Amino acid sequence: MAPLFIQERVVAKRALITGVTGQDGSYLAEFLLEKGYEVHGIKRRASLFNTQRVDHIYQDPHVERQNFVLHYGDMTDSSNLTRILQEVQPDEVYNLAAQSHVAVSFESPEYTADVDALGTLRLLEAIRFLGLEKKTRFYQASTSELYGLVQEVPQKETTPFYPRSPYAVAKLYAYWIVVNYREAYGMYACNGILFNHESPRRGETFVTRKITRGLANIAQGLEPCLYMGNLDALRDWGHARDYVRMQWMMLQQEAPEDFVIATGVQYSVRDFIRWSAQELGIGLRFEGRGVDEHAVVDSVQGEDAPAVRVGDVLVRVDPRYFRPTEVETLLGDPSRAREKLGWVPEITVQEMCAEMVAEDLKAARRHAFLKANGHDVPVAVEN
Ligand code: NDP
Ligand code: GDR
Repeated sequence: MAPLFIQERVVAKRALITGVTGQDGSYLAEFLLEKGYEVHGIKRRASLFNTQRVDHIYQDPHVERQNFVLHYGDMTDSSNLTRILQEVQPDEVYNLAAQSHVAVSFESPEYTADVDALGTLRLLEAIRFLGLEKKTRFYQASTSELYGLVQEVPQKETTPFYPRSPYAVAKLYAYWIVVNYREAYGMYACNGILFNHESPRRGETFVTRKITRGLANIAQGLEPCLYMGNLDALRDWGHARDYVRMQWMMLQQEAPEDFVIATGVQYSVRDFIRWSAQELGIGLRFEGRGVDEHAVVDSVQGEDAPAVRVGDVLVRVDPRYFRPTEVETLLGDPSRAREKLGWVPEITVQEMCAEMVAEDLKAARRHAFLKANGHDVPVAVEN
């Protein structure tokens, strides 16, 4: 696709992404820019820089014909959202902003509801208030967490919901308000019911990234042990890059429709730990049961784990990471997306795991090098 500056401005579609600084927001912004879109994103004010995931596509606001523009904003602030929508007049809105951590939603349930449930309503209302409901297409980041205590295996678009956390309950409201605005006002608004998707840009406290980062740090002698919650949890994991492509595809249909996005394959947290260790040349065996379960090093091969010895305990269970109500198992059926949109995921979970370990190992090596040379930069381990 030709870059924007050699196209007529009128042909470029304009997208607004909430949550542009997050994992999905950053991949989606890249994807849309490549398609020739003018991309606007909402970022939160923070006391430190929080744009690391989009710094590589940042454009100086002083240059002409900027096609990636960041606006300060917050999902809790209606007037701010309305003003940004009025300014941008987007053809497509991707509502990705959320307090997205399930465990944290038990700590901050009211804030989670405000951002994830009412935030969605605020955006939809702003679109309506500005008379954009016939122009602006709306994508809502819905979630497999809606299925919670699963009622059917695998889960598809018609499977009943049973949310199991304040996060999931807030997302349930968002799901239905999107359906309601579609039916009540004829808006092009749809839900992507996405199963877990990960990448090297995944937040450090989600389970896959916690594992790849933690084991890479241990391999380089930066951390002694990784403390985990429920190792039996089963998830259907895909790659964020595949999933943002689908978010865009959903808004290109003639009529709005909700889709499940998943791989159709399920693995345990324990599997993900084992693969990550293997990528580092570490063989692990799991011993004990329940809160006593731990992973012991069986073998070490290659150069990637200089700080690890046979017999070391690398992973222990810590009940502090158990959730008051857990979602034990999720497995999606992406048939509708495949049949109607031709979408199939291109990256396997094992390939994704290898990519994540490789990136985290690079960072851990840099850190270890600095440490070995007297620059002892602390490694953040709170999770
Ligand atoms: P992240 O947690 O990586 O990103 C969330 C984004 O929302 C960040 O940009 C964050 O800003 C922003 N945000 C949080 N609170 C506010 C607020 N009050 N106002 C404005 N922005 C805010 O999530 P992902 O990229 O992984 O997920 C994107 C969306 O998809 C989320 O809605 C998530 O709930 C949903 N989802 C994710 C799945 C997954 O497996 N990744 C699966 C199914 C659904 P900041 O960077 O400043 O924190
Ligand atoms: P999830 O993702 O809750 O599915 O929500 P997360 O990676 O946090 O947990 C997946 C499963 O792993 C278990 N687990 C642990 N989880 C974390 N975070 N830390 C641990 O130490 C740990 N040990 C075991 C969890 O209990 C859980 O069963 C993600 C988010 O991106 C949501 O925003 C999104 O909607 C859903 O995926 C689909």
